Order: sequence, then C-alpha cells, then structure tokens
Amino acid sequence: MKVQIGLIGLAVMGQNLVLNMNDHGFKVAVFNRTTSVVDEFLNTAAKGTNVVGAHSLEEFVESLQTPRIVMLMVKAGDVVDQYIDKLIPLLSKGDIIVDGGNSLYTDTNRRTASLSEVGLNFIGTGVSGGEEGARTGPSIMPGGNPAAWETVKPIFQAISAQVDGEPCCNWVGDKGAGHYVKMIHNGIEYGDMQLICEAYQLLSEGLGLNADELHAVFNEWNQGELSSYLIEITTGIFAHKDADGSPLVEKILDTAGQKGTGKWTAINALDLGMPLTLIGEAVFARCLSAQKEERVRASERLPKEYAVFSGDKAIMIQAIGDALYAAKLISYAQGFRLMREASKEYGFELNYGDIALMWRGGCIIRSQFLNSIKQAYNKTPDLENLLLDDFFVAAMKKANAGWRKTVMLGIELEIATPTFSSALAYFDGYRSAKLPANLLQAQRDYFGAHTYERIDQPRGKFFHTDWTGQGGIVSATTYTV
Ligand code: NBP
Repeated sequence: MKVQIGLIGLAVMGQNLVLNMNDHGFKVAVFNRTTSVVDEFLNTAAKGTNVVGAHSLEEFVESLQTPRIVMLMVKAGDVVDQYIDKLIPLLSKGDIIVDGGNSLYTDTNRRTASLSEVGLNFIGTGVSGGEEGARTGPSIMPGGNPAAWETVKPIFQAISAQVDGEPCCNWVGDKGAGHYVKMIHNGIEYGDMQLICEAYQLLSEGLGLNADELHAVFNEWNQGELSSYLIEITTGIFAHKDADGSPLVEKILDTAGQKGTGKWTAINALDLGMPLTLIGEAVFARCLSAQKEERVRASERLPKEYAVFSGDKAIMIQAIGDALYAAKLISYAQGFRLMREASKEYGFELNYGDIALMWRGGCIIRSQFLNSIKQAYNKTPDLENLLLDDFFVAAMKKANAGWRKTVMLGIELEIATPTFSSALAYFDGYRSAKLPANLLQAQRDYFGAHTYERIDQPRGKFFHTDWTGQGGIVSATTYTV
C-alpha cells in the first residue's frame, strides 16, 4: 500500500509536520540524511502511527503513490538543490517537489522554472509557527507551479491552523511568491519582537517595573487591541522564574541571533526603493546587540546621565501601549506596501487580504488586528497603503499623542527606541505633502549636475543650473532609486 506524501528532513519542523499529517489521516513516508534519525523517530515520537520509514531515497520514492509528493524540510540553500538533483532521476513527469524550508524566493523562482523544464511541479512554501505550529497547525504559504496546488491542497489545508473555520493556508502565487510572503512575514516578526523589546526596556529601566509588574502590564495588553501570540508569550516569559526564584529573562545575555530572513527583507526593500524602516531598524538592533563587549566599553567611555522618570506611571504605561500599537501598524503598512511593489515588479499577483487571513493563525505574528487588514483590502482591493484605510486613520489618530510621548521618554531617559522612533519618522514623513528633498535635489545638481524638476513646470522635465557660474551646461543622466 503506497503512501500519500513523503517528507525528507526529520529535524524539529519535519518530525512535527509528519505527526500533524498522520493525525489528519494522511499516510506519510519519511527519509533523513542521517538514517539513524529515521529509526529513532519511528521508535519514539512516531511509534504506533502509520508513518513509514525509508533508508534510501530509492526506497522512499518507491513507497509513494502517484503523482508523488515529496516535501523537503531541510536546511535552506545548497541542501535543497542537492536533494532536487538526486530526486529528479527517481521521479516521473507530473510528480511534485515541495520545499517547506526558509528558502530565498529567488532560489524558488529558479527551481520552479528548472523543474518545470523536466516535467516536475515545484512548490516553495513558507511554513510558520515553529515546533508547536508544525505539530498543531502552522500557517502555510505555498507558491510555485500552480499545476501542483490541487494535489497538495487537501493535505496542506487540513494540517494548517484554522481560524473561524478557514484554513491559514491558501495559494499565494506563481514562482517564489510563497517564499517571498514568508520572508515578509519573518521581517514583520523581527519588527514586532523589537517593538516589544523597546517597550520592555522603557517599562523596566525607564519606569522601574519589575518582572511581576511587567507580566501584569503585558497580560492586560494581551486582552485588548495588542492581543497577539508574541505579546502572549512575552507575558509568560516575565512570569518564568529561574531555579533560584528570580526572573529567568534577567539572566539571559543581551545579544540577539538571526538567521537572515529579516536581512533579506530589508535588502529587498532597498532593491525595490521601498521605505521599510521599521524592519530595517529591527535588523540593525539585533546587529548592535551582538556587539556586546564593544557596547560595554562604550558604556564606560560615554556614560549616560540616567535621568529618572518623574511622571504618572499609569499614564506613561498607557502611552507606551499606544506607541507599541501605532508602530506595529506602521510596520504592517510598510510590509504590505513592499509586497504591493514586489507583486507588480515580480508578477506575483498577490492577494493581500488572503495573506492577512493566512497570518491570523498558526504563525508567529498571528494577532487580532490582521482581521482589520483583511477588511481594509475587502473594501479596497488595490489599497495603496494601509495607512489610508479608515481603521488605520482612526487608530493612528488615537495613538498619536501617546506614541510621541513614548519616543520623547526614550530621548529624555537616553534609552534607544529605534523602531518606535523610526516608525514615527516614517509616519510624519509619509503624511508630508512637502519634504525637504527640493534642497537635496539642489545639492545633487550643485555637485554632480544630476538635474532637478521644478514645481512650476510639468513633471518629467529636468533642469540644470550652473550654481557657481564656473560649471558647464552638461548634466548627468537622471535616474531614481
Ligand atoms: P534544520 O534547518 O536544522 O535542518 C535540519 C535538517 O537538514 C536535517 O534533516 C538534516 O539532516 C538536514 N541536513 C543538513 Br542540516 N545538512 C544536510 C546536508 N548537507 N545534506 C542533507 N541533509 C542535510 O531543521 P529545522 O529547524 O527543522 O528546519 C527545517 C527548515 O524549515 C529550514 O529551512 C528552516 O529554516 C525552516 N523553518 C524552521 C523553523 C523552526 O522554528 N525551526 C520554522 C520555520 C521554518 P541530518 O539529520 O542528517 O543532519
């Protein structure tokens, strides 16, 4: 009896996805480079299930019903290409390879095209939710060759998270669209996490709240508009005590790691000329945190004056909550704006409302307010920027004063708030009909003859001035970005 799907890569994500598929009645075959892991898995977590193990790729492929579905859950990069190369001679036309790892979308573009040339259908899918999500229902973002979707759809939609009876999994788009959207998801995750960390530092260092008080504040925030998975787990983190009874979080070294998806998002935004400032700052904040020893030396050389907060704590906590919410809205507005540009540039034809729905459950950035994003796109499918939607306009207006107060608190107390403050700068810049770029263009024309447009002349008509009376009349090529 052949099985419905095969999965290669029995690390934390692979094992849990397999168990999830088994729970939903799908028969799964598994393979892993280190074959002892297959036996271990079958003798422990998968004991008593219908999962079958293979010790060679040939045996693995042989066990699959046609059209075969082979899902890779391995380290992204060369390993995926190596497995694809080994699988091609073993598979038949119409078979499907799914890459569920965190692959770069450009690799997925390339793999979709090259596999299509040999008659195989490729899907590159984002899978978010970590270990727990994989086991109980992740958010799944598939893209690639649409010919493969109907075959994998019943499996993916069954094992994904469900919110209000809808699966957090839908077809995202052609080529690398699924991995692109997963990359943006991860970038937003970087931003959400950094925002929470800035709120934490202002509340603890700035207002002097201890872990129990932080737990109470986050617990309250999680009941309202900030309700989300990341606020929920942060609430739990503040309650967690070390063996000696003190809060564990205070014993953790303040240097953050990263695997690269946030960096990819920021690089892509720069490539497309899109201001994705909050996520960019979140990536840089991790980089700065990693310079621990240098920061310790700098703290001695450039000591802070440590002003003490002297206002009403309850009002300030409310303001910090407002800042957290407003800056988070900016991050999503920037992320969706970037996706809009990418969709146009790369031909992904993304459906933004569906993406918001896919992120409502299972994934790390799941939160209540994704429903409001869905509603915004329901009303205006081609919405330029979420900030222009009624819900966002009202939310920004409500949070505006508290957000400014929070950024000023950071400035006064010498506490860095890179994401709170860069988001505010974007907000103020975005709603400025006039920016000082007229002077910038004058400078560019002054030193490089880069030309400028005039407010009293039609757009697209360029002028050059001989600013010193000693330059020539030749101008440089004009380009944007
Ligand atoms: P890892 O990313 O740690 O990958 C481990 C798997 O890759 C094992 O099966 C390992 O086989 C295999 N592998 C490696 Br490493 N090098 C190999 C090679 N040269 N040849 C063949 N196989 C090789 O596992 P993971 O954390 O479960 O993540 C799987 C994918 O899902 C990754 O792309 C990851 O970025 C993505 N992802 C992870 C999470 C998460 O929370 N962990 C969440 C969402 C997405 P071995 O057992 O023989 O070493």
